[in-house]
Amino acid sequence: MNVQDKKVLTMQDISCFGQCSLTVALPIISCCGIETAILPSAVLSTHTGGFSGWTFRDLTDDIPAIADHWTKEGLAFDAIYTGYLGSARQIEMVKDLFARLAAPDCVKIVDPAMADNGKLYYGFDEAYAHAMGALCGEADIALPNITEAAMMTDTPYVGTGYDESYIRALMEKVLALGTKTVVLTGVSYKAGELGIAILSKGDKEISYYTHEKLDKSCHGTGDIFASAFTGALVRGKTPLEAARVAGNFTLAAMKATAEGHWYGAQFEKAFPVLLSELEK
Ligand code: PXL
Repeated sequence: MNVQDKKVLTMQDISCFGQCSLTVALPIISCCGIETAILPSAVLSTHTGGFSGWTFRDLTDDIPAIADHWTKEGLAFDAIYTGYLGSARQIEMVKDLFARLAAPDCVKIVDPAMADNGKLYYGFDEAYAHAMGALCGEADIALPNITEAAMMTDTPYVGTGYDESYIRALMEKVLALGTKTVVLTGVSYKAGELGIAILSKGDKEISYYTHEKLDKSCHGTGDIFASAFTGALVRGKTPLEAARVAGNFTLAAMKATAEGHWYGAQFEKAFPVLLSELEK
């Protein structure tokens, strides 16, 4: 099939303001030249990282009817990519979506999108983390950061105090959940360097894509990375190439983000970098 004719479904929330989840995934995957359908898991006035008093409309009850309609229409997707989900019940629903809406050779990508820096996001608990681990087990590719991988596998989170044997053991545990490939973000063994570690079932060695580490962090960069990774993968890149495309794009987005722009990364300014990375 021609790349231009491929279709991605992404399911995550709409944070109406704040540059994350669907307001990031839709433009980025579209910029990769891929048709993108969306399934909103919830609608929030803003994301939950740094704002207060946000509204939250859980769309769990709408999902089965949407899936039924799509099944009647005979829709099927070449990739299904999930991010932040609105409730534990939705995790079960995603398993059903995988079964009903996957085209032959569909790639299922799960970004657990529930925690960072050793902490769960607001509203999530240990049971949710374990349910998310089970969902990663159904994915072809799981895309956790180190905190998420640790929480899904009951591994102690050690901050920056890890070495390659900790990362290797963590990735083996994520593979043991059932996913075929784990793409672990935020791995750094050296000051000034940050990387993405990739391990598939049966691999002897971890593959890495490493780039410079900036002194700042921006909210929503996990979503930017996962969206560009998905777009690049559907464009035919290998997981390691997709990690390079997504890593360099995310870095460029962070560099382009104005001082004081605290709630997200200005990824829109970095689209030329995404396009040139896709051409390499
Ligand atoms: O970027 C992940 C994300 C997505 N959606 C919502 C969030 C967050 C992280 O805080 O709050 C609603």
